Amino acid sequence: MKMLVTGGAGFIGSNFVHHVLSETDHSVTVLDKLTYAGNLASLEGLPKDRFEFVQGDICDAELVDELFSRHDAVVHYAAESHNDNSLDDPRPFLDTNIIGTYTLLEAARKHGIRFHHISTDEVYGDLELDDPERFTEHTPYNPSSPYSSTKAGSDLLVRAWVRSFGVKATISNCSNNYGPYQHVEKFIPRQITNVLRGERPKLYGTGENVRDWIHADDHSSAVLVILEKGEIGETYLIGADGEKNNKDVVELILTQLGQPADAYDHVNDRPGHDLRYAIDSTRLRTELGWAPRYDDFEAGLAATIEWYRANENWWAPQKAATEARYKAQGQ
Ligand code: NAD
Ligand code: TDX
Repeated sequence: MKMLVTGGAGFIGSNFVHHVLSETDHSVTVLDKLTYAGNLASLEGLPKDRFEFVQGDICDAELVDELFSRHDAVVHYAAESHNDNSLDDPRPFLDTNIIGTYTLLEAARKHGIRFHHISTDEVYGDLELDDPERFTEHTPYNPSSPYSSTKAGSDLLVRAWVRSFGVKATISNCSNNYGPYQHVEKFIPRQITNVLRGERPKLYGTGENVRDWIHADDHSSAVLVILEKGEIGETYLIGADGEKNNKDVVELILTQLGQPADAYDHVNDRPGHDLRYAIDSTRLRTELGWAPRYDDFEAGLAATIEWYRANENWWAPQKAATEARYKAQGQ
């Protein structure tokens, strides 16, 4: 299969490209604009005969048309992905997440190409800490931030293009990913690299907020299964039963790096901060037979810490500018 991967120079997209090229015979073309979040260094060492990189914008209809004419399937990761940035300046989120997805869908419609849309559990809003229910494919949409509302909008566009125009699309909504190649603006890499630099981790608000962590490699294996066996027009939730509150995660990072567990700072909370996400991935597991490989968060976190320790050259160029932005926001 000739696969086009949008956003393949970002965190989850690059993990997916490595996964596909090592686990299958497919060839991969990455289409990526290389925004501040894209990094070509995340795509080093891939087999040259099965991998191509194209720098470009998913809103560029002419480029997208040409690429769709010579691929069998598209996996759409490209997005503006960071909630804090969406609170500061929502516009790029509308351009890429809404108009970009629309541009890809129009090309998928014209070329009849298989389309998989990558989305997030944040489209469902948040849960109370003691709510026994978790998100399922039937939970109503209720996004909180400019980021999650544009992702919700993009999901609805995909559904409309399936129903109105017969586009052969599937959607997956995944929980919070961790692993190598994640930008230092995000929670886990920010705290790891702070400690590695001799700075203190920064916890928003009380730190009671819960995220449902999954290793990026498990996200990749789930997407491959959906591409191979998923039913057109359907949505699958991806999660690995990894609920943890932020305070516990910060304490684990500090402990694993040999620091006192309380050596962190509380900083300004995120406006509109979602309290808890939790995914019920029964459908994916029972209908498509998927299971995560990383079932031990502490071991996965330790491996991720080792990756950041060994790859300072990868993250150091972004660290100072990222922290300067946070400092200006009191975070
Ligand atoms: P990221 O910010 O690390 O990477 C996004 C990539 O998209 C970057 O390489 C960037 O250069 C590229 N890009 C941005 N705008 C573009 C445009 N207009 N044209 C072409 N390329 C463009 O994001 P991520 O964390 O890897 O997330 C990838 C996808 O997975 C997103 O759709 C996100 O909503 C979804 N998702 C993320 C998580 C998570 O925990 N990070 C969880 C569930 C779903
Ligand atoms: O310094 C920090 N301190 C802190 O306490 C940062 C950066 C974050 N946080 C908190 C906010 C969240 O409760 O940690 C949690 C995780 O924050 P992020 O890494 O910004 O992720 P989140 O907002 O949960 O969204 C992520 O998961 C869903 C991705 O960025 C999204 O792209 C994805 O859709």
